[in-house]
Amino acid sequence: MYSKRFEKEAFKEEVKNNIKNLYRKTIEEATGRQIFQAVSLAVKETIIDYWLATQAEMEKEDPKTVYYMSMEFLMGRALGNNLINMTAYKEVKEALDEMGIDLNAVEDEEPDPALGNGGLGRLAACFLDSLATLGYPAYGCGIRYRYGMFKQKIENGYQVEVPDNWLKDGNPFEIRRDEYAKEVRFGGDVRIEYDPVTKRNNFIQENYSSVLAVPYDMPIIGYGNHVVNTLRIWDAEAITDFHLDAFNRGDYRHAVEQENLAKMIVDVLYPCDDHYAGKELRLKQQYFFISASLQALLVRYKKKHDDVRKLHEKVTIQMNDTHPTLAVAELMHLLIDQEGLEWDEAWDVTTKTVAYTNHTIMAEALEKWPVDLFSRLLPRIYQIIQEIDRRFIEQVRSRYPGDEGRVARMAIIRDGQVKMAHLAIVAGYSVNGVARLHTEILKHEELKDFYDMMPEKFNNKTNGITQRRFLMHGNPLLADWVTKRIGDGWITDLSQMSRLKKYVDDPKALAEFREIKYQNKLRLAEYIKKYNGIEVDPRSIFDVQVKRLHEYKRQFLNILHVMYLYNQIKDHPEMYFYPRTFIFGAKAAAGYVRAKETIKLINSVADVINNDKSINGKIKVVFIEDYRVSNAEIIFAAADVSEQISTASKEASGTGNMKFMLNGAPTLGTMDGANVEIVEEVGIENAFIFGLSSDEVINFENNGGYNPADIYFNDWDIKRVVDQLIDGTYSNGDREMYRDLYDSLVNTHGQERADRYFILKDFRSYADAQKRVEEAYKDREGWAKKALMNVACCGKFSSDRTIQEYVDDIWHLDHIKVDA
Ligand code: 73E
Repeated sequence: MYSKRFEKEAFKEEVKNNIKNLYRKTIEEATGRQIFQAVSLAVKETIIDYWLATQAEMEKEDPKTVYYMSMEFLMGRALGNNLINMTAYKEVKEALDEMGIDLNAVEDEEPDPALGNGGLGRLAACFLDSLATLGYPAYGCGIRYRYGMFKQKIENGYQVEVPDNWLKDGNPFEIRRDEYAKEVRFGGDVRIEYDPVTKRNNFIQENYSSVLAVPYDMPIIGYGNHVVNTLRIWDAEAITDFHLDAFNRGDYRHAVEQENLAKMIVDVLYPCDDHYAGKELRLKQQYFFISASLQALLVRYKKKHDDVRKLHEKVTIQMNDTHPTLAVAELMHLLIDQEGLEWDEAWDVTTKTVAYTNHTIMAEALEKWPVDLFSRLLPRIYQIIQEIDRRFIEQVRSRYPGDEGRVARMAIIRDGQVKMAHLAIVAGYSVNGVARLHTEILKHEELKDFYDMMPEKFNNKTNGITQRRFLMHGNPLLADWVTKRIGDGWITDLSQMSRLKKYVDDPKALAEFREIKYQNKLRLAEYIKKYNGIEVDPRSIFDVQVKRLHEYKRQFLNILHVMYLYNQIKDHPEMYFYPRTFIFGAKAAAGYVRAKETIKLINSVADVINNDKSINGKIKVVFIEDYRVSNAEIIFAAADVSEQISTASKEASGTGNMKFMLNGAPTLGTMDGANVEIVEEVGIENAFIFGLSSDEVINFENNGGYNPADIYFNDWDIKRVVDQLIDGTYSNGDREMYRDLYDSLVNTHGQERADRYFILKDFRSYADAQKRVEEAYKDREGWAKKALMNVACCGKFSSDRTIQEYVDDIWHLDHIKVDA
């Protein structure tokens, strides 16, 4: 593979041999899963050679390396993506065809590794792809959860969560690295001991529990450049007798406790997106992978360097949100307690090494750990944070004398809580938001005090996505068409897509482009038929909203609008209406009641409308079960309209919006997150924008909200739709089923503000925008132009661009080159 000529016969032989040796079977007898394993292992052979070559290069050149610390890596399936990046997809497909094996079916046998919730975890995965493709040395560091994101089943319209045992049959691409295992300690006490020789206090942790962190490495393959980086995810095991110190040996109760701790720690991914759960186990997970990763990183650094005071010259650590912020204190701990640095020296290194990315301004997502829990679980780490806080507050006081209000707002430890974002900002040498608007809101609202004091740290890095997975793999028809028209440079330089602009006035090109979308819609229609049992018309408008379910993302607004359209069609059967298929896909956090009610509502509305023969199929509503990376690829490719309708100011960036754009679906959205930049690139005439601006939303919020009753009592269409939540229309006469959703719009129960997310406020403007979509779609060629313009203008949204900006402005990494 790669530039070595692909040896088709040898590859086929290898697959046969693998099946024979692993399963004592012939190809004909093997199950789909077994064939997947056999093919993957054959592919892995080649990967390993390049992995070794990359390693050797790193050994030789000693380049500066980024360690991307993240609680989540939403990788999706590896086989197809690896083949794409090895530039071997088509050859392998052909080889397997000759053996009577369908590569697509083999790919479908792979469990979808879902070690992430949504955008944040998928961003980490896209970043790893781009880092390897651009030839930058990088490690992803995370947790090897036994159970990833739950599988979603819909039963009677309700979400049911099913455990995702993704490792059941083993993961063919990973390699266990026992030799790099590290001990991680929790709890106990810290004894301070004066050392008369060094004249320093030593801090000794005692009576702790510990677990053994064992790394598993997964290859991250660059596109066509032979670079193979590493995603290192940590498993936890009980410390065996061998590792215990004499003091603890023979302590049975302690041994059992440690065994349980190890089992628990990596058991499951917390399924909360944009939400802080505040669970002790989550803090343990965070410390577990941070401590193991930093210990390993220091060992690796010290193999070549004897002065840890220069760590930042070879190492940079990016913290993906605040979840890995313990890295600040753990690095201080290792540098002081293990490497013998003085506080000031350790602080100097740490603050030149760690950087922080903020992904949300949602108050409920901010991590604040109770001091008692924190200090009990991580006594030495807590001491260090206290000292960081003490010194920082001194600085604030000297900079702003007498301004105790500011001190209170900025402190790291305050009101019995440890504020992780404050720690990350104080220690980080860079603080970035993930879209221009988001960064501006951070600077001027949420993090204003910090921006005032240290403006030089703040910068923006607008998110991006990898075109290798989301076009080349997910939409091969369009990918081939683009290549036919402009060559294949776009695969590693998405800005070249702008060359497609010359085809917007070429009727033949537009016709081909439209036909591809139609074929992709057929593929999705088949998927929907197979998994939902619903027939949808591929000629209808595919209007899609797929993302995590959250109130601020406003799936509720979307479905209320569907209810409104349905009323209109029922009232005016003669009215012209372009057939529309509303497609939803979304997982709700298991404990997020209102999000789950919204899923039930969508399914109830689907039931009523899809079964109403009188509307002649003008509207169909589909809720796609278990939205995940693998079916996302099929969905993006088939979309006509991309719904990005969050309340302005709430969605930090969004990345689904970019995947739709790449696949030629215009945005129907608010001026929020990266939508702003999408509109800037594509032109407002090629998008459908509506709703309050972020300034307007923030203004309302600062003045106690707005009064939804003014709308509810004055707009009869809206009142009718809202009342249908509690009149039994969508609940077989049950008036209570959607009472909470109704109340959330119009009733102020207790402290909650009615319509916190401005759904009624934006409703008319949304309905108007939807009307404009319909009008525009009727002009088939005009629509195709808009869609093609979206593809042609998506260049900015490649994660290759994002990563290059991180490298230029923050990380300053060295390039690596691996010869074939
Ligand atoms: O706007 C998205 C953004 O595109 C944002 O909501 C998401 O991150 C994406 C990538 O930058 C995000 N996820 C979380 N916070 N922001 C989060 C918070 C806690 C747990 C899990 C995820």
